[in-house]
Amino acid sequence: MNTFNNLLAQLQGIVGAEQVLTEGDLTAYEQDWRKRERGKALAVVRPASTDEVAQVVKACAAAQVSLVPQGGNTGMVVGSIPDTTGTQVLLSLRRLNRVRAVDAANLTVTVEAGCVLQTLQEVCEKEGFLFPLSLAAEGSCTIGGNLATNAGGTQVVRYGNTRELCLSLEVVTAQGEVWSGLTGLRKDNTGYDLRHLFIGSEGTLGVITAATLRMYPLPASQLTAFAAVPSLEAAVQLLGLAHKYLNAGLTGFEVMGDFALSLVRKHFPQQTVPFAGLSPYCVVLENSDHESESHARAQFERLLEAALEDGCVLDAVVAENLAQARALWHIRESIPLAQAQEGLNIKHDISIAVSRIPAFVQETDALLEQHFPGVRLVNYGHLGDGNLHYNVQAPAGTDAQAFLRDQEGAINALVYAMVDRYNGSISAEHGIGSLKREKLAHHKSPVALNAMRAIKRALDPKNLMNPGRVLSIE
Ligand code: FAD
Ligand code: 2HG
Ligand code: ZN
Repeated sequence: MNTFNNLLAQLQGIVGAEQVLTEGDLTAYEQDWRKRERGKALAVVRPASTDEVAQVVKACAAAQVSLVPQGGNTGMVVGSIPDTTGTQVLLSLRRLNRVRAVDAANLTVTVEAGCVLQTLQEVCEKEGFLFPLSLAAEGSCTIGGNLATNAGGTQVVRYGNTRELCLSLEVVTAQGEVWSGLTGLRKDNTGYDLRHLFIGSEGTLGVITAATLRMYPLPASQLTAFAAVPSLEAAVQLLGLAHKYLNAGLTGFEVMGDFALSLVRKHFPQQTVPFAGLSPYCVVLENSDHESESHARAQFERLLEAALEDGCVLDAVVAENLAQARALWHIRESIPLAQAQEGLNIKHDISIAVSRIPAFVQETDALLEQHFPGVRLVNYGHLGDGNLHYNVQAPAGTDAQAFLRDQEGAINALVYAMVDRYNGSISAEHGIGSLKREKLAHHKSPVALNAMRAIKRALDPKNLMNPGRVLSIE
């Protein structure tokens, strides 16, 4: 008790008493976005500078108290909340949120970890640039969280994951030292690239405090189309045509199963979803053009004509203006929220070679329907990247909580066995957290797991950085 009281006093000295929260409603920090778990923090600590982060980490290390870094707390795999012991410090990075510099000639922006993604997009746009990371949680997720999970989103087909957007990092190590690696260099072969260790490490190796990220010239036009396709095979065929006709202009390619869209229609009836019930799948695709809107439209028309002729599109609409484009994207982005409103659900964020996705879905759908009669399959995601959100909702009218308690293990086992058979990944973009930790141990090679454990032990020998997430090292 004394150790904890001493530590709390030290933390108050570092960040100010009002930034060490121990009382009141801490739900926003202690409960995960999906409302699957709730933890209890010793304290929520809110530093405002890298130096304060370093001092907090040092004080916690000296007291042998573990830390859970948190940004926007929108993670999907229970990685950003404390455990239930009441002995962990929840390190909220949200006050560390400045955009430090925009370097137009270098096409980079240097930003602190707690900056909200949408704020960064807006700052870059004001300067005439595009920061292309885009996902439905962008109004609340932070750059630090995006980096720590190597987030994907809806523009990966053209710009890559967060990892590809990051040139350099500033990190507070588990010992409380500051590694200032913010060079902004595109070429730097001076030994191991530490940046890549911290990206995707989910707070288990150190605290990301700032990053230098790539920006791109703003396209002259971004056009969005929404197409009904007769099958998943047809969606893959359309993707091939989109690559051919749009080339680097293809900046988004998302698929949505009709049941996923029906949840949007049900829970957000104010949205107009085109082609309701017309086809088993719809696709939303985006063409970014650096010439002009008319050029983009002509390209899109050629693509859609070819696709209609080939029979891989049944019908399509192309947004006439920005408002229509936003409305079409909004349908896609509303699916996770519609699913949450429908009730607790099982998520499978999987990736499989694009060419094999139709066969995977056909086989796995059939097995799930056979073994779990009445399950509702909510299938959608980033088809352009081979990444599906192959989610499962309890049968209609049943108690979702009881269904998850009784069937989640068996459903996961079935789906992940199929993912293995198809040589896929059990986490394409959301990470491992604590939700998938045991599964990782079964689906990753022992050689890779041992190497990961060795890295964890080397960088965080006291196991104080987000322990129990990603890996168990005992
Ligand atoms: P948190 O949830 O706060 O943290 C996530 C992990 O990162 C935790 O392990 C935490 O400890 C660690 N962490 C956070 N900040 C730091 C830091 N500064 N240093 C070290 N570790 C840190 N993900 C995708 O990839 N693609 C999507 O399309 C997508 N869409 C989403 C849509 C919705 C509606 C929601 C709710 C989530 C979505 N996500 C998506 C999941 C989520 O990973 C992203 O929202 C985001 O990357 C998490 O950022 P955050 O700031 O909320 O991180
Ligand atoms: C998305 O692409 C997110 O919308 C969330 O990654 C996926 O809720 C999900 O399963
Ligand atoms: Zn996603």
